[in-house]
Amino acid sequence: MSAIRPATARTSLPEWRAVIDHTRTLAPQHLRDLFAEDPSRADRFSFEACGLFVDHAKQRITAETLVRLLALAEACGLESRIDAMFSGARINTTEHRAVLHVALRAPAGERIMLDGRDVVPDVHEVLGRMGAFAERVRGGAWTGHTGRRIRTVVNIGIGGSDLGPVMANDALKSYATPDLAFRFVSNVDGSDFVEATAGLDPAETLFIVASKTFTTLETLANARSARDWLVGALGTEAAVAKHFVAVSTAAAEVSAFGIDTANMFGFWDWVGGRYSMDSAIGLATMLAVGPERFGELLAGFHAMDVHFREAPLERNLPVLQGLVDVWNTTFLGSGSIAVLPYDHALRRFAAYLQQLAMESNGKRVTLDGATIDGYDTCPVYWGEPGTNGQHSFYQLIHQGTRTIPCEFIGFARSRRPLGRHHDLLMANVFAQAEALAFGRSADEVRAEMAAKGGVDESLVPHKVFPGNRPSTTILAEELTPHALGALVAYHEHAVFTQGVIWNVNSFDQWGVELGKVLATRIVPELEAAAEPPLSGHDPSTAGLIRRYRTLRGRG
Ligand code: G6Q
Repeated sequence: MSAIRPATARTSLPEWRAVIDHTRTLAPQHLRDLFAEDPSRADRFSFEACGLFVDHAKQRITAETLVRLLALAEACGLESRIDAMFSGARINTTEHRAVLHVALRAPAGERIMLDGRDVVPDVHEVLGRMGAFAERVRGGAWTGHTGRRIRTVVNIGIGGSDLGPVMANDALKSYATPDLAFRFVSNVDGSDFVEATAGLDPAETLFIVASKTFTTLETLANARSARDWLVGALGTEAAVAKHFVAVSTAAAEVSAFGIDTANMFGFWDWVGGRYSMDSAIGLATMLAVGPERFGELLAGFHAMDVHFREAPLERNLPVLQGLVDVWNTTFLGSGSIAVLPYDHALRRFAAYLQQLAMESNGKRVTLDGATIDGYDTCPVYWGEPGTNGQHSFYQLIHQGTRTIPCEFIGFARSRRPLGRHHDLLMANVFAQAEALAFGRSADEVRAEMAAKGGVDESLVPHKVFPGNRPSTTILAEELTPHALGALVAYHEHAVFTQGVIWNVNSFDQWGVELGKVLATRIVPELEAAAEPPLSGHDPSTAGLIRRYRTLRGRG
């Protein structure tokens, strides 16, 4: 049987057709009309749970939109899919794995069974070891090979073994111990390692090698360079034991690399890389904020897990976010989502969410392998923190030809209060979302010009803002560890919801695997002393390899 079959399952659902029909009735309505028609709109489309207040009122939706999207979610079996995930079913079908990141934040005593075994005690055993280790490093009891205490922690990892800790360590910097500095090395480009280790004293440096598989080219290359850097400076291989720890699921590979598995913190194949920042992969975060604050982070995740599992779909925050995303992408045709946190500590949040969403749902076949034809799946996620983005790409969001749904994130209180700065920051969030929704009409532009002394008709079209540009605003009290956990779990489950509607496997990443294999094949061709046969490549790639070799004097 051919592997390529058209996917009709979703598009032939009556509930799918009902959403499409609904887009036609809604299309002519501007957000201005929707607000004018329904004075209770702000309340109707605002939802709250786990410390997050989510306002979808500026989305191009009506009560009927949600009714139809929720009916679609039911028709797609969302509730049973949620149950399947929480109960340890192997929903990552292409890798035959359960998807149990929710177990990483389950409180001790809760039971989550996988193949007849409760995994929660295993999670807490690792958390306990991480906590004891973190306390020793933070308190100075764990010393380097020469007896000096650790001053800098360098996390070596990439993708899911980097983006989460990078984002979380920035987000929670105001909670971090001043006794430790943190650096992150991910890129195989040597500049990353050289710059991250510049000025560091090897005798006071601890490396965390974070890799689920412990086979990733970039991470192993950086880990080897780190070992050479350390051993070169301290003069003995014996130093590795006090300056390297590993976070991995692969004990044999860790051991083969030369790290004692007593200094390894494990996790499990049921944790996907991009869902792992709250596993041992979060060791750098725990070292920064301490085990107690890390526990608060986990509690925030867990609170959102409970909400996602138990709240009815129509009041379920991640479900509604996922459905709004699907509505904008699949039914209204938006190709991207701008992620706009108005908190400098969340400066890497867009990069984090980019991987979470795009690696999970950037798929073009359904769960049963049929080719998706007739609807779009994951949009492009991108963004920068506000207000900086306002002085760069917001022009396109306000006045460009495309509609780009925005996700604004803000907090009532700053972790770094400074004069009026926070009010100025937050005034911008509210103003931007308002301007995007309501715009500025030609008449308003003329009135404004007249008030300033004269109307220049040639400028009017340039100054008009069409409005009707959708956004969601997420507001929380303060960026605490708990709030961060809730915010991340919110997005994990929103991405899950999207994946269920799009009928894709949100938990594999064959596109990433391909990259891992392809480069490995070319490395020897670049390094060979004699001209290698390049017949296995297309002429363009072979030409580039040849030119590279010539430029490097290997021609
Ligand atoms: C995440 C992906 C990918 C992965 C990296 C690093 O979901 O699978 O980003 O995290 O490729 O993999 P290792 O942790 O195995 O080094």
